[in-house]
Amino acid sequence: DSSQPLVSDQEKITRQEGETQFIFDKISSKEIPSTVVNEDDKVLEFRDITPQGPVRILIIPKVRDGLTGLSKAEERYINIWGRLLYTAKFVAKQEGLDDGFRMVINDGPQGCQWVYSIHVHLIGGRQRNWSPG
Ligand code: D5M
Repeated sequence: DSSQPLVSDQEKITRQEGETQFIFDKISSKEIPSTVVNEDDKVLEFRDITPQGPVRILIIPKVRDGLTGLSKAEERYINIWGRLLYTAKFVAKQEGLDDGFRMVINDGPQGCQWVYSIHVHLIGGRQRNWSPG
C-alpha cells in the first residue's frame, strides 16, 4: 500500500540523529583521527574539520551518556554542560584569544545541528559581527 509510510516519523528522526550521533564517540575513542587541542579525564577539545575561520574548536565531554543535544538536557546533566563552557575559558587562553571569542550550540534542524552528540563550538581569531542573522 503506497499510502503507508515506510518508516514512522519517529524512526525518521532517530535515523537522522543516528547517522551522525556516534562520530564524536569515535573521535573520543580515537577510532576516527582528530586534531586534539587538549584533553583531560572529563573533556576532549579538537579542531573542527570545517575550514571556516582561524579558530574553530569543538569541546565534547568524555562521558556523553547518549546526550544528543541541548534540547535533551536534563538537570542531572548540568555539570556536563557547565564543564564544556568552563573548559572554553582555558582553550581560549591556550589559543591566544585574548580579545574575545564566541561559543555556539546548534540544536535541531533549524539550529543547523549536524552531529547529534553533545558538543559546543569555540569560535575565534577574528572580529565577529552581531547579530548572526
Ligand atoms: O556541528 C558539528 C560540527 O562537527 C561541524 O562543524 C563539523 C564538525 N565535525 C564533524 N565531523 C568531524 C570530524 N570527524 N572531525 C572534526 N570535526 C567534525 P553542529 O552543527 O554543531 O552539529
